[in-house]
Amino acid sequence: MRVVLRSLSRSPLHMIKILHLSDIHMGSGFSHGRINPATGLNTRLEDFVATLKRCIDRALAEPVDLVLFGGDAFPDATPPPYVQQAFASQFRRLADANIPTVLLVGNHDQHSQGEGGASLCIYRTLGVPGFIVGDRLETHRIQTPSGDVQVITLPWLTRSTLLTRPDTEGLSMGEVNHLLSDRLRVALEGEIRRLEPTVPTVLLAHAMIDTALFGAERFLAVGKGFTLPMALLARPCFDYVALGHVHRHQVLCNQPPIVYPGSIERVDFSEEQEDKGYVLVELQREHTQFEFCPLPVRPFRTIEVDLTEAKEPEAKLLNTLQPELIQDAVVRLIYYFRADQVDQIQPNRLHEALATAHTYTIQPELVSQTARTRLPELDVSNQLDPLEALRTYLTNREDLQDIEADILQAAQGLLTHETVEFPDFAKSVVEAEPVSEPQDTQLKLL
Ligand SMILES: [Mn+2]
Repeated sequence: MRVVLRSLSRSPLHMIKILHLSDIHMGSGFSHGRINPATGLNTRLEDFVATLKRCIDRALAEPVDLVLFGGDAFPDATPPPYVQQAFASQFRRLADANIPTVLLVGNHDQHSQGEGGASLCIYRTLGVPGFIVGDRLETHRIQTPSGDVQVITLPWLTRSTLLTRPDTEGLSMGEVNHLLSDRLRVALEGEIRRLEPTVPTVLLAHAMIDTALFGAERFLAVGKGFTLPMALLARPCFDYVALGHVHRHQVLCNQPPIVYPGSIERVDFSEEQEDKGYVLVELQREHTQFEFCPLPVRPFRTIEVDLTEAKEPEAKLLNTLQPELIQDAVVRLIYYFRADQVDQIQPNRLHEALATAHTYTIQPELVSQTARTRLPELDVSNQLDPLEALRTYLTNREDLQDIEADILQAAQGLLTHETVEFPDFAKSVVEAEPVSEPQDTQLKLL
């Protein structure tokens, strides 16, 4: 009976179990950790290692037939040896268990000089059994206990991968993208033609797909290097498209499944709201199933409080710092206060309230009161002609005194030449005061 089952599983409909993870970025985000006195290591490195260990534990416990890593192992191509070692000691467990593994090269793994992924190519150089480094567009036929599988590796593409300098001379970024897409389409077509049609196939790519979303449902792709058109991936010859690069888990397509597992740990505050995890795949010709498996990673919490209207600012602030929000989290406290409230907030009290956090930063933002005040003379109930409104506004802006006469003159010129909607314009000048907006720059981390 056992023999019969085994031969069935090797038929053209055989199922291959895969663990797909991506964007490990081991060694990044140290500013959100502290030194563990017991080990001398940054606690964020320890977090990343513990999380990677959970992924590998699962791969071994299943056990899966294949592990696919979607790229970006480290923050750059030359990680310090102790970080490389932490990464290697986890992946080594797969080699020991004879689980074939594909390590794809992401943009962070590429050395700025020369070809190939400097940080991952060592695995090929060492000839680690069952390990494949995907640093070029190539098809790998991999034997697993459940049958053969084809994996096309598509590492991060730069314009120098498929184009020469004369090819791109004088072209805009959009035109270069277009040319790169064309070249890639041809090269990929060549790989696809050589596929064995009955063997399940995965495309493993580190790329920005043009329909990928980020954070608050904004399109990510705009103006950030090469983006891969979705149409290139959504093809019946692929039974699963395993992606890396975007840190937010998302499923771009169900037939075939096109999936970003996202990063395994939060790299910074831009990932505060995102679930982290990996994907378990049951790969089968035209019938692939997959499941996102969340990882219990350290929470990041931004706590933002406006104290400018508070009668007891410190009490309000401390009240917001609930222990369950703080405990073991990476906390970023931002509070807005008025200059006259400075003495009412004791820093020691804040430090006490935040003591159970893993780490924390406090960002007090002084709200300038002149910036918030509306000029009573410019209230909507007062009918002023546009020039009068501008003059009133300018008399309240000491910083613009030097150019007051010029502004008025320019305004007068505009009024006599144009039918500008001047009252609106004047209002928007009044309202266009600087408002501080704390923000993380997000794209740099991909
Ligand atoms: Mn990347």
